[in-house]
Amino acid sequence: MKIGIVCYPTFGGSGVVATELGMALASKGHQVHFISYSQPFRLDTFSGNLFYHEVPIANYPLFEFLPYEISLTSKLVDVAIHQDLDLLHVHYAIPHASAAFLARQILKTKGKKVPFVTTLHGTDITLMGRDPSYQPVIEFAINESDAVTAVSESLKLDTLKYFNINREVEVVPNFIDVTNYAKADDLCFKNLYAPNNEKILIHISNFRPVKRIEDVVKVFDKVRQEVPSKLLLVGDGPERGNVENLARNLGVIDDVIFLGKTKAIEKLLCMSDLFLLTSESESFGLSALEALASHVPVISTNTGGIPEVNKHGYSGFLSEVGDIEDMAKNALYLLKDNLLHKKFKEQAAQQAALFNIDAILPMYEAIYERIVRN
Ligand code: GMT
Repeated sequence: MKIGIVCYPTFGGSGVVATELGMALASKGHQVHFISYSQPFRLDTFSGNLFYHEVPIANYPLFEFLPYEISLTSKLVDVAIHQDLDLLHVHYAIPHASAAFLARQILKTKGKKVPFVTTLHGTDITLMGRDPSYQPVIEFAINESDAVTAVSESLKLDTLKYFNINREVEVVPNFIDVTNYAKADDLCFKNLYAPNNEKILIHISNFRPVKRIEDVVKVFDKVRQEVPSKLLLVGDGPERGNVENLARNLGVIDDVIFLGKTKAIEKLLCMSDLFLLTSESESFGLSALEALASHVPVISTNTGGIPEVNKHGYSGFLSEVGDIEDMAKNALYLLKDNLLHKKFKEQAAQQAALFNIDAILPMYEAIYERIVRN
């Protein structure tokens, strides 16, 4: 099939999922065309089946705000015609679903049928999509999509709760390719950050307020008082300054390493002992799944879709949002007992295997076949 994939190119789960999906589809023989305003950061491979089309946005002094959605729609129409696309798969509803809807209508007037799948990722529903400045358009675009998927049961329920939805929403969980992640006994370059064999705790995110990264630092502070440890903070975003200040105020800054928006996620997870995810809300928690696949147990909150990924007492532990004491207690429970930690590392990898790409990719292919046929 010839598939157009629309996504955000930036550091973030929805762009990662869209890119990994596109690359996997291409390696199965589909022709995949990424359409975005810049090259997706994980799109760092090439193949005869992978193409990237940048959305040009024409500026004019009259425009205080650039009409990106119109430029995107025009590009979708252009790519669909010239590449003879069979379908579009848009990741993150805002503004991709409404752009795809308009493109589908325009293409119909030109005698070309191009159905579209909308995949809901999280904040497009739970945070931004509910805002009155987006809500009616998002609701309409979801209802008009040819297929709608949500990345967790929790996100599906939120979608049905916050919007007036008159169609089916299918759950297709996020996925990873387990072969890309480290083996249990692989130490990677651990002594780079932990020269005295300290434990390594890691957090990866886009540093938005919803991640509550200050809680990560507070949990780390408590852990470090009992077990020599280091904290790797991967990613960047609006909370970076606050997090740095807190680490200074708590006197832990020398043991906190800010790594920025690195692509070397697997290598960093490989040297880590625990992953911390303290989010206020999280539809899935792709970074937690990446940690599990690297044999890294997850200490997380129990919000949204996280319990569907991280199993309490098996792949890690779940706590109420903001319960620093409980998260620190759970982290120390694992870090102080080598045998137990080893068991959780194995169980983490077994849990991640449930989300291996082999199981998930056919779900998307079945949806594509159905909407193209109908
Ligand atoms: O985090 C965001 O603001 C947006 C989005 C993204 O593009 O990373 O994250 C969401 O999609 C991911 C991939 O499906 C999920 O793993 C994240 O849980 C979800 N973020 C939230 O729900 C906060």
